Amino acid sequence: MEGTSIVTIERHIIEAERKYPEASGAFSNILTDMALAAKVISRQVNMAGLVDILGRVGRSNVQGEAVQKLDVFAQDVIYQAMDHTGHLCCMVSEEQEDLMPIPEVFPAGDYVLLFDPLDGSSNIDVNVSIGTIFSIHRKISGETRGTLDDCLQVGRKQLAAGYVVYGSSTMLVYTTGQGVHGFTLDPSIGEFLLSHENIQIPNPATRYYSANEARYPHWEPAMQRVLDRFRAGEEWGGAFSARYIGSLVADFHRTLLRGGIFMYPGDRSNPNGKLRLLYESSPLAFIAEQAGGRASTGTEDILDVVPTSLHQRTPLFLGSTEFVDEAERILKQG
Ligand code: AHM
Ligand code: MG
Repeated sequence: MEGTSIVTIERHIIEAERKYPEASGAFSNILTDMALAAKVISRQVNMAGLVDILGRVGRSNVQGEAVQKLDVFAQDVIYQAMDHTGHLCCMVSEEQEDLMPIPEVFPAGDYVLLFDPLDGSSNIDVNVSIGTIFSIHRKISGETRGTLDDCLQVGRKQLAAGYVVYGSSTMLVYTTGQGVHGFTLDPSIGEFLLSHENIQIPNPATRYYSANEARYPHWEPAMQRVLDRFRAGEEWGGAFSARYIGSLVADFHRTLLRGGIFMYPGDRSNPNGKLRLLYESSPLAFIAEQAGGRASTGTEDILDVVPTSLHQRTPLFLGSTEFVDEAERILKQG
């Protein structure tokens, strides 16, 4: 393809892997399979207004939230794209309480996949951007089919992380620790094409904050001061603007490309906030760091948090380094 500017995601992944002659190809295959699953989910998301798929399935997920049909569909698509390839030892999904084993009829591999199949599900019915988030770790236990220990690894040990945003176009953004790269789905040929190479969060940072401000009265005073500080924005040359979609992937995608800070803090009744460490906060933290930003719980780096359970929640401050640092400074003062 020399002489053309078209780089498919498959080509990008293969060329990146070529730098590591010892690589088995397994890792590339997982990313390529994830891209395939994303295309299938994207097609279904785009059909959501046309087919009778909206509405609730009638059961709750492990967080006690109503599960919608597209969540289940997305989870099944990802699981079935990955269960038979021999590359994974197990998977973890937001929609499943326990880890998802690889069926005995298929071989198991050396990697763990953790994912949120369809984040922002409350936005499905209203045609607002939603997304998929994923994270890949290497198996550390000696067990063929993977154990809880394989899933509960610190974020710093991630080998790859990414997300797909189903928005005005569908984009897949990923990192393997060599920068952050974004691909836009061309639906006419069914391929993700490189559209955003080596993404860097804008520096100096743009004055945007993204938070559910309706929670302000429930926040601790220190958190209220964080928001007040950004509202005033004195140190940065003027007041910030607010942008909040209520879909983490979409809010993060904007923060990555435009700059600013996304915040989902704890409050008095939910000290750890709402977002899940393993398949929401951690993968986006890895991407943010690779793009020159960072992520914090408010007191420590997200990538240093040692998980203790699959669905554990964590406060999240994510985006431009100087804003995350400032939020952390105020929160640490208490
Ligand atoms: P979900 O997993 O049920 O979709 O919830 C996660 C979503 C995130 O996408 C978003 O950042 C957050 O919930 C919004 O929460 P709130 O409605 O409290 O602002
Ligand atoms: Mg979610």
